[in-house]
Amino acid sequence: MTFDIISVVPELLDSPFQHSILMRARKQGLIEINLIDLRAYGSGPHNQVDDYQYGGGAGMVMMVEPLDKCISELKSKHQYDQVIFLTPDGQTYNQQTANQLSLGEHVMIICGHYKGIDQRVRDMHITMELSIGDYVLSGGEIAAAVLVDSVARLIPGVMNDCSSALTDSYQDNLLAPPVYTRPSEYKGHEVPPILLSGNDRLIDEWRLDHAVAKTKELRPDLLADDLLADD
Ligand code: 6GU
Repeated sequence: MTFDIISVVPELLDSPFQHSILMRARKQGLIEINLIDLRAYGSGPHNQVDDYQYGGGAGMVMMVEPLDKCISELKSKHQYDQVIFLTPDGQTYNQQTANQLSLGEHVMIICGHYKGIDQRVRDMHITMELSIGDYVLSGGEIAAAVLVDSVARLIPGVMNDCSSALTDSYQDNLLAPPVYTRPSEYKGHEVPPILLSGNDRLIDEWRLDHAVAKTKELRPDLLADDLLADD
């Protein structure tokens, strides 16, 4: 799967994709990440990409022309499953959207900056607008790293243990249960004996019970009505 990321500060994304699982996935050719510097499409001697907003008000707006040129050039070369704009006023990103995106071949990601982008870019090119949560970041780059990481790890072969991604928090609308590794006792804190019992059925039951209890406590909004009904 290929991710083409348009940014005015592509340097911000150098490091997140150069380590660990994502780096290995790139080396193995399972994912490709291309960073595109929007400034190369800017106008005038200073490669301008932002300007004051019509109607007045604080904050600069990313101009329509550099973005349209850049996006159009990419679209003329490739077929995109989605052209995604990362913005705090987008739909809230979640695991379901990550799952959906992971089935695609090629996505374009546009990182917002300043006060946002000229609405005409959204009208002409954007197929999906996503926010990673109800808070404001100074730019979309960190959100792009979140998006790429969460999608890439769902692609077959990217994770060592392919069953692992399916047992993550959110995959079944439940938070993950507690996990432990050696030693079995530390400073008087013991690992729950069931996990040491070797009884897979009891272990699965224990994990489900704890996942449900944790979700009820921290994220009751995630729980399906039928689970709440047996309170
Ligand atoms: Cl995608 N961009 C920015 N700038 N802020 C955000 C966001 C995105 N998601 C949450 N806050």
